[in-house]
Amino acid sequence: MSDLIAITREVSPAIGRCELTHLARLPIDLERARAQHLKYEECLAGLGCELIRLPAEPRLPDSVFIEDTAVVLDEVALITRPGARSRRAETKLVAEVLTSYRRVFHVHAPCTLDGGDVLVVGRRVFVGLSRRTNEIGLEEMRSLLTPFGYRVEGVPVHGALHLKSAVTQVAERTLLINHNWTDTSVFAGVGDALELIDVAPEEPLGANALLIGDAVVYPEACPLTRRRLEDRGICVVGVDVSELAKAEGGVTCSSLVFRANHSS
Ligand code: CIR
Repeated sequence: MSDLIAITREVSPAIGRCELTHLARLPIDLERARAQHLKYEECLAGLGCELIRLPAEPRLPDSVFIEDTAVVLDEVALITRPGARSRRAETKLVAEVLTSYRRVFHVHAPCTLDGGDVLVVGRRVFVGLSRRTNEIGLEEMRSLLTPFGYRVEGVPVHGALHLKSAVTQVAERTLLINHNWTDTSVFAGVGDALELIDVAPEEPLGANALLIGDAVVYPEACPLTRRRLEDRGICVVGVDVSELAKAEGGVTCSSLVFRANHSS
């Protein structure tokens, strides 16, 4: 039996007032967004995750994007300080829930850090330096995680909201990447190189994939990149996340997935 937990949060009725950085505001159909989110949750459950579903928060438009509130590793959970001021109050409930599973640490002002900027691959932790995550956030991650044996590396992000808009893990040693939005050399450490798959040029938003076990949860909007993954033997499970994509959400951002049984 799987010991994976996925924490999700219902779509806020205020989602129409979400933060936007790269997209023009379009109307978001709340019922459609909720129906898609439910299917996404069913997909995670189908891949063996036990779901913890947090209630909608009418005062926090972006709270469905729970990934940005925390980074959960086997040994520890780190509560972030989101770069967008409107999102800072999202962390409170998530921190409360995580105390049942992990020792919880908080980062502090003037640090800013979004979970969407943190990509963990084995013992390597890549932290995107973006409009949401600053150098102090990187340094706080480094000082908290180095004692647990993680190597924390900063990665410049340009043109994308978060590091994980530009690169995500799709297999044990393989990343899916949009090389226009980040620096590929960072991922090729000596003796520690990771294999890179490029998104299809027609699908710049296609680098955001959610690896659960051996399967990759992936947006139906990117069929050309999906074929690239499948050609490498990667098992892909498609989901329609088109409504939340209008709020600049991808497939990683609507859940926090971690192992229930940890080793600390
Ligand atoms: C924001 O701008 O903060 C939200 N509208 C979208 C956040 C998406 N988060 C993520 O990809 N990790």
